[in-house]
Amino acid sequence: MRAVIHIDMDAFFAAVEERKDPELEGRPVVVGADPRGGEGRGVVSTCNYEAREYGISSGMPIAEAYDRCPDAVYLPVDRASYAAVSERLMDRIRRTGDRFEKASIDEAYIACHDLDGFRTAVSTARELKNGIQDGHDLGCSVGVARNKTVAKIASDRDKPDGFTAVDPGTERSFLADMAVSTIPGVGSRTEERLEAMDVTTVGDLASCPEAQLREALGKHGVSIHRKARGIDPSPVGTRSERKSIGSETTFREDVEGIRGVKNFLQVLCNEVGKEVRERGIRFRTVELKLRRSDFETFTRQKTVGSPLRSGSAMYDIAERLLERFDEEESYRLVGVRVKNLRHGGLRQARLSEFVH
Ligand code: TTP
Ligand code: MG
Repeated sequence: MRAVIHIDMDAFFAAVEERKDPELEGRPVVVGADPRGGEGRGVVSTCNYEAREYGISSGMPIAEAYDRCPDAVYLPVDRASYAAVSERLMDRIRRTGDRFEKASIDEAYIACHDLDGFRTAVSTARELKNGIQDGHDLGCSVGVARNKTVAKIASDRDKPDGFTAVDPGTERSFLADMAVSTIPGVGSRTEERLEAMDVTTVGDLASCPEAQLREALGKHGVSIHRKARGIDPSPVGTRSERKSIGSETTFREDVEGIRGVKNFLQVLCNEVGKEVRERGIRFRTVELKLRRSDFETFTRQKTVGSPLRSGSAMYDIAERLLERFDEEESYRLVGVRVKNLRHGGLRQARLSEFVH
């Protein structure tokens, strides 16, 4: 069985601004367009919870926010700094689970196998939340459940600084009294159509016959019906990024001398190089492993200053490491592994990176 943890940062852009400038503490802070004394165009990106007391919210015209609270601190959007903070948070979150999915700049899912029971996942989630608070000085809200939909709804339940775990088997009762619009995928149009069918709560939706929903809303009706019953089999994104990639081989017969090992090493570097390329990864450390016939095993590694990406660069380093070993010995295994990885697969590569 798996457990899913959903993390959503509280008032994210505003929280990063507050962390930069402690003088903001306790004051309403609005991040967005310039209000220009009430004449500004554009909208509010977000605001802290103090500003929400005035009825200000994301997407509101900045002039309206100004009307509601001219004394708030108005700050422009500093997207680069939020993105940098987000990257560090995502690294932290990614390390906690078996699988990881970034859902937006301030929101992610992780899946944990809970072989030791759901409670283990709940304490993992609690530690993560505390770690983000203590280590990054930022608040977040966390939901833990059997699946993504319920975990997301749970994290939103008690914002800010919320922590909600939905025990397995209680999903339906947890959702029952909530408005149908709580279900991801139920927008205002669907909400209206459901209301016309007297379906206003998630509980109403869950007990509505599936055939009726299919007739009214097609496939979408079936999908939201399942979610309303606390069912969501969708997987959490990709596997957590790996710390190292490598391969090794035990020779069919022991190989005399390091010269004979080189051919095997070449093949391994090609193989690992291919995987590195396919994943868009770069590496700075190459580790060579050798096992002698008497089973004594050695590893040697070298770290270079700028990241590499090819199997041939890997081989060049590994070959030099190999030369530190005794030519007279016989060996039974060779392995190569790259570490200190940069996962830049989805990032736009700079032109200079293609030019060698
Ligand atoms: P959200 O997580 O929706 O909002 P939030 O983190 O500010 O507040 P909370 O989660 O506590 O309710 O969005 C994350 C960031 O995305 C938010 O800080 C600013 C940005 N954003 C916009 O720029 N425009 C928008 O309309 C929304 C909703 C968010
Ligand atoms: Mg948020």
